[in-house]
Amino acid sequence: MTDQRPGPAEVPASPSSPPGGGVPEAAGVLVDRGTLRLALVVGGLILAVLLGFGLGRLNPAPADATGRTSAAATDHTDAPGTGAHEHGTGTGIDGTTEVGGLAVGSGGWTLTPLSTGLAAGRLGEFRFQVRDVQGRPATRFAVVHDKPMHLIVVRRDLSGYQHLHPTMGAGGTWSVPLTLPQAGTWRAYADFTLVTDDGGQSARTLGVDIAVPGDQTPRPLPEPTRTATVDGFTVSWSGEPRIGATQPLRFAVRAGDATPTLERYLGAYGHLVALREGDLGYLHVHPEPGPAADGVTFQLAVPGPGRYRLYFDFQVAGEVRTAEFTLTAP
Ligand SMILES: [Cu+2]
Repeated sequence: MTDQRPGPAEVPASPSSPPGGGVPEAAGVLVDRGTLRLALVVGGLILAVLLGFGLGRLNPAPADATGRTSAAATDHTDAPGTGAHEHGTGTGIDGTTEVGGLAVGSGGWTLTPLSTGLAAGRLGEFRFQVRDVQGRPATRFAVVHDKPMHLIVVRRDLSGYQHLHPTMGAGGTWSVPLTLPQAGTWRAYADFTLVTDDGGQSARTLGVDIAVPGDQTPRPLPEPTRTATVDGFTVSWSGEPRIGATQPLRFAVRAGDATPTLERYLGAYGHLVALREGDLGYLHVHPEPGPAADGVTFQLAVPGPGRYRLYFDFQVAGEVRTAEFTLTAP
């Protein structure tokens, strides 16, 4: 889900995709988009240089190796709610290491919860809309990773992770049954891609807090590990995460001495969510198509020093489980 630019196979609206051959129609779109993006990058750099001179101070280089300065100059140059976004496409200068989910609103769109009064340990319902600046709920969502809406819920101490798929009713109201087992403040992330009026797509991850009354004891973040067990499955990950650079992380699942068959889940052979301790920033993660004999691979860019919680969803025999890991960087 955090791969926020859907591939052609994930967008059912695409009328044709020639198998194995050329890409006559799509090629035009891709070239246009690439050209536009290049223009935005160049324009942004020129603007940044001009501004630098205008202010009488030299600011020639990106602030760090992640290219954040350049990304800031090119990000969100499109008007609210229009055009395709390039968040997290994994190519360096485009905001790969920016986190999402820190705001209830972005680019003119606001995550608006409608249900209140969730009680600890009781089944309730979480309902929400994604509203435009006029307060009108969005109703056109692209299917990304098999679903038009991904909802991640976690308590602010990074415990209690849930990955849910709400359904949309008439008028753009999303709803999903939800039980929050403990009191405390929970964070809900809506991860979605809007289909805009001009036919473009706009990927967003918006976040909002949910208060559950009652006493709570925050859980300390578990120590960093590379192996976790869940329901008799042993999951381990390998790879060398780096700050400001995209690196592969490979997850392998074992059941005793056997290697269970991973089933497709959300268009891939596993799903990974990564959250940052401290602000619960939501990292961009890109699955690789797989499957591979030695596990499921994701591309992850760690935005900075700190601790992160990784949630790896995998499906075996029709059941989805989540293995959790703490990652410390560097
Ligand atoms: Cu999902």
